[in-house]
Parts: sequence; structure tokens; C-alpha cells
Amino acid sequence: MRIDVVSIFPEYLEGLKLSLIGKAAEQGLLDLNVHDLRDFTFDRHNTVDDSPYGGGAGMVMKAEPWALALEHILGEGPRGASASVGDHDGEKPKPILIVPSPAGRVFDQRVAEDLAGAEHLVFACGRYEGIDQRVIDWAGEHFDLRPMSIGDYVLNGGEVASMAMIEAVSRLVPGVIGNPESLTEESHEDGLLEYPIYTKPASWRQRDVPEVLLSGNHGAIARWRRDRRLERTAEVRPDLIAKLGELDKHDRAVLE
Ligand code: 6GU
Repeated sequence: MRIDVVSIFPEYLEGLKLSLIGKAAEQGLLDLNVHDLRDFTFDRHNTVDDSPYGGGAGMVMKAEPWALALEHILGEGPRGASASVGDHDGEKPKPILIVPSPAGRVFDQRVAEDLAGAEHLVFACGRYEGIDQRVIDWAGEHFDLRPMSIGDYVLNGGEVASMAMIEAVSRLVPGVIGNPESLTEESHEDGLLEYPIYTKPASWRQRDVPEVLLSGNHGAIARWRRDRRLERTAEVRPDLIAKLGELDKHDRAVLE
């Protein structure tokens, strides 16, 4: 998977080079490219923003640097040499352009799974007052446009949101996580939160690991874990319980 990120703070994205995501990039599973928006400005002050037409607080990101940065990304890479902006004759899907914004659709594990199947993702990190709408509209002709929010709160810019989305998506790319089983037994994978986990010692400061986990009875352990997941989800995320399908008798009893 190819991932491009455009930001006026490319240093923010350095964190992605650490840990599993960085390793995947080194191994060639992910082709991660971070671009500085100011490299696509040509005035003395590398201006990327200006005051909003119609008045109001804050600044708006100018259209032209964004268009040049996105055109640069479209013109690069495998399709590069012969292809030019606007070449999408159906052989290849358009790259997905994610525009982080509190006004976007909310990103969740389902969206992450969908994006994990894409060949090319581009993240356009703006400041939250936003980017001139005309370049967003223009980009919609060349990209599969996806405004995305990571939750109902406001950040100062799209960088942290992009990092969260990139981490959630790239860990689902085959090969990035060594043990794919660790992907299936997770919160949000099947609509329930995780069960509590323990490691040695079996007794720590007068607190004991639940006995069933030491029993070697795999059926009992699986049942205990499911019960804890149901309880925990009902306690902290009743909205998720409401979204579950038909539950069996035992599950229903746990929730009563
Ligand atoms: Cl994706 N961007 C910004 N700037 N703020 C947010 C957000 C994104 N998601 C929630 N708040």
C-alpha cells in the first residue's frame, strides 16, 4: 500500500517511522511518503493561508499549494512516467483522498477495514478552519474523496488524526502485524470490547489472577472471557450492545 501525507508540519509524522508501522515501511509493505505543503509555494514567505472571504475568525488554506502538492502525488510513482493528472481510464481505481476534518464522516474499525484494501491513500492535513473549498472540489475529480473525523472533539489540525487513521489502517495490511490472530480478538473487531488480561505472577500485591485462567479448561476460559467482554461493553459502551445482533440465551443471561 502506498500512503502519502501532505502537511505544513511534516515532522509530526516522524512518529510513524517507529514501531510496527516503521518496520513495515522498511520491509516495503508500506510505501509511506510525507510531503511539506510549503514545498509547493513560490513566494518569499512560503504562504499557505489567507483570510476568509466573507469575514470570520482564523485563516483559510490557499487552493494553489494544495493543487500542486496533490498533482505532484498523482504524477509520481508507478503510474508516473506516462500517466498525467486526470488519467483514470478504469484500469486502476483513483487514489483515496482523506481530508481529516471534524465535519467528516466518523472513522471507525469498519472504515479502517475498508481503507486497508486500498492501493493508494493520500492524507491532506489542513488546519481546522479548513482548506479553500474549490481545491477540495477539484480534487474530487482526480481522487476518491473522503472527509473523515476521528471523533466528536476538535483538534488544531489533521496531523494527529491522520496518524491515528494511518496506524489503524496499516496494521490491517497483510504482513504488517506478525500474528494475524491478534487482529481478530480485539475490541471493535466483532462489536464487543476486550476481556481483561493478566500475566505472571499469579498473585501480585494480594491480587490473584482469576482462577479459571489457570485451570487449563479452554471451554471455560472462552466462556469467562466472553462474559467479561459482554459485562464490560454493557458497562462502558451500551451503544455497542444495542448494535449487536441476536444474542444466545447465555449471552442474554450475562447482560441481565
Ligand atoms: Cl479528522 N481533524 C480535526 N482537525 N479535528 C478533528 C478531527 C479531525 N476529528 C475530530 N476532530
